[in-house]
Amino acid sequence: MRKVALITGVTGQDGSYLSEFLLEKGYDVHGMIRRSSVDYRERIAHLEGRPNFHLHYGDMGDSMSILQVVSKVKPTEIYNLAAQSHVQVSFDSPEFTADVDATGVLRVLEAVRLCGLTQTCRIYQASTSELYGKVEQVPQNEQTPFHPYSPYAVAKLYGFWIVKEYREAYGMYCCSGILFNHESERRGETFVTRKITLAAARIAQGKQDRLLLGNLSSLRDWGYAKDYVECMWLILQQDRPDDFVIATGVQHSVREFCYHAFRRVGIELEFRGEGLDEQGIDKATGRVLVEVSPDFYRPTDVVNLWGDPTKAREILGWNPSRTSFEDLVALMVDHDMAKVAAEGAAAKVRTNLAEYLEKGIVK
Ligand code: NAP
Ligand code: F7E
Repeated sequence: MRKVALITGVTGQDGSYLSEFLLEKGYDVHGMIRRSSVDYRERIAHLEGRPNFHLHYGDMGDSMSILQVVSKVKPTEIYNLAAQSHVQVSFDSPEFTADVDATGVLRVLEAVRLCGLTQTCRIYQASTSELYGKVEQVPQNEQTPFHPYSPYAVAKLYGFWIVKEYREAYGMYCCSGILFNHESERRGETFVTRKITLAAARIAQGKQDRLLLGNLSSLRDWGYAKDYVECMWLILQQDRPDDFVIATGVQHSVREFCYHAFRRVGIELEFRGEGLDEQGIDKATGRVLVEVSPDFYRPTDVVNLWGDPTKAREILGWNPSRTSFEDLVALMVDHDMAKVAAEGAAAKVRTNLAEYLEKGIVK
């Protein structure tokens, strides 16, 4: 049987791991990319040139380009990962976020219908734990009511429901994975985990003075992205389409993530103070290394995400405990220690980015 996957968002963290996973399984993998004035294909550079890996230009805001790609590729599986995925940025660009993250999903579904592929193409939609938002139940499972709490989450809620609607209205095999936060050494540098691991590495190597963060008490269920892409595939291999929560079932705060990341580079942090006055202090030297800035607070913040992966474990046979929280922090920090050490001449440029991050210019 032909195994042809189309991945939107192929240049992203998940798109790159999923490409590797599907190539390994013998798929022809097609990725949709958009034009950029700078090279942003770092995460998939090692895959380019492989005979079964193909790239096509397209944009989630442009139905015609999506239609063209779908009609050319005739995929048997579509993984719709493309999104404006940064929650804080969604407050600055709410309309763009809605267009890409909500209407974009509709464009993909309609492209499949217009190409006459409803019976042959399965669709995975990248839904999110942000749908639970201002949580109404802890931990969250497939029955927990949604209460989106950002423009990003509201857009993703549309994506979730339109996928469900097309499943019921047209009998399409389309599903949502409700994925909780998943991180990796390929995570974007302005998500909190990667911002922390890079800062810990730079501070340890004398290339950054301090780290500015927002809400340290926010709680997340953090898993490893490489483990999570397997679920995306498993969800599309079931006899009937369904939606699944994917999470580790373990919860930690941003403060704890910070503590473990700095400990990995040999710095024992002690947190003192509260709210905006809280500081992370190097116990050995008394230096203030972590401070809180209102720049990184959100107009509405989701503060208590904790997933219940029982259904995924029982039906998909997926192991949510493959990578522990401590292992995740360690692998990200070790990667960033090596990256920062190798930066050499480029270090100053990278430090400038860190400074921008610190000043809240890039969130
Ligand atoms: P990511 O690293 O931010 O990647 C997003 C991808 O979407 C990139 O390839 C990006 O392309 C692409 N994209 C953005 N706007 C586009 C547009 N207008 N047209 C075409 N492509 C566009 O995100 P990720 O962490 O891999 O997440 C993958 C998906 O899962 C996203 O839908 C995200 O919302 C969702 N999700 C993520 C998590 C998580 O914790 N990582 C959890 C739940 C759900 P460029 O490289 O050109 O920017
Ligand atoms: O924030 C707090 C922040 O930006 C996590 C996306 O992949 O996962 C991701 O969304 C928490 C929030 O991820 C900073 O307020 C504190 O409470 O790393 P984040 P996110 O918002 O959870 C979900 C599941 C997705 O679907 C999204 O696509 O950390 N926080 N200080 C901070 N966050 C950031 N970014 N920067 C800080 O300085």
